[in-house]
Amino acid sequence: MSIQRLDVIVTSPGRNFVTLKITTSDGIIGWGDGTLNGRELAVASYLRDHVAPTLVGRDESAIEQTWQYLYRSPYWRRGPVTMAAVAAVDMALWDIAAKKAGEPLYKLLGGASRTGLMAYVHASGSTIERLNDAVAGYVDQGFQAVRIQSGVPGLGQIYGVHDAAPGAAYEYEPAGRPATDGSEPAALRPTEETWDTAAYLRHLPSVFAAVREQFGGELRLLHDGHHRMSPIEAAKLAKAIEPYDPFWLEDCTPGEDQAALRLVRQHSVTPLAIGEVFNSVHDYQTLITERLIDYVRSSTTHAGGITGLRQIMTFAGIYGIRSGFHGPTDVSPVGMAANLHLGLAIHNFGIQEYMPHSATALEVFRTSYSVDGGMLHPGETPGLGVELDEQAAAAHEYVPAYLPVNRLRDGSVHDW
Ligand code: KDG
Ligand code: MG
Repeated sequence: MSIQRLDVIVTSPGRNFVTLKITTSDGIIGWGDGTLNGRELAVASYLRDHVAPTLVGRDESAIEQTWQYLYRSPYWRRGPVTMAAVAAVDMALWDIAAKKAGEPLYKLLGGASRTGLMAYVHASGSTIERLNDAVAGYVDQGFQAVRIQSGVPGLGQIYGVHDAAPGAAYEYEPAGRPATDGSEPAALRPTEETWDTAAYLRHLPSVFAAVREQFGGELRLLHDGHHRMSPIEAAKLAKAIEPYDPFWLEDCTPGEDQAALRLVRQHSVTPLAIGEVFNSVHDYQTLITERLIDYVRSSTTHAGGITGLRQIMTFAGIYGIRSGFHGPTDVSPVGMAANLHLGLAIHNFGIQEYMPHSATALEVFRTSYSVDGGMLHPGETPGLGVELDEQAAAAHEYVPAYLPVNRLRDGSVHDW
């Protein structure tokens, strides 16, 4: 049997997703996620123009060899576009292999190491009071781990903060339609936000204090710094929140500077997580061998699929480092399912980020994973357990959407 067709589907049910459909000569269909927020069409072209023609006629069961072929043969290795494309192929081939075996994918990855995956959800509020209301809502639903993000006095819209209307579900979606300024030729500009690290550093310890005071010591509290601090600023924050026993501080420094976390480690025992913008095991080499992190934040979608992320987790496991896979809404339900199967199978699972997709997205992607009492499970459907409804997908055309640009008060561009 062999790969007969590869189709790339770009659909926008509320947000953009890139999905690869691989069909085998015996009619089995596998799905893979190649969504790269704000750069979707680059991955779609990479798959359509450069990958699909080279895979037709190949043995669909040769998953490792296909991964190595796509990684090594173009000469230009790694990078987010390449590795999202490799991920889409890899997931689709694993989906096919598990469907052929008639088993949920985790059984082909070694079987379940646990009964379910502890999830963390995003609670946010423009004020501490609103944040605490959001946390209370999740605690009532049985979640045991919550990421807390709060507005900073004096700053407007910032990363991760969005007030849900009372009673409404919180939907995380930072990518927005770029604005046009009426010029000719038309310019499309991402939205802009303003940032002040000193104000944030002054405020955040009081956020942790208030949440701990209201919810006690047991609830796991996480926070995302979104790459905005210098090493010494990050060290200051990690030390300041230590008394509130954070589960982790995520992305405190820019991701590409692995050595930056040495300084943070010298000053604090706050657990550190990083890696959502990484795409290969090499991005983790210093971080893992020097034990500078506690959690790996990559997702299957951005780190070369199940094969790529499994390499990272095997390496991390030798150093006792656990998973905290990226699971925002810009990882499609296909990528989310891949994260869950891998997380259920590996020994060194830690926690799984969970941001529910919108009802519109879930009309296009039919999922069989579940969340119950704060625990996720990929389900027992053969394969990944997610099918894309092509007719429903066709009703949602691609819409240009970009993540915001972040500037310091003096107008200089900062990390978003
Ligand atoms: O596309 C960017 C998002 O995936 C990112 O902002 C989400 O930081 C994020 C998180 O921790 O989920
Ligand atoms: Mg993050």
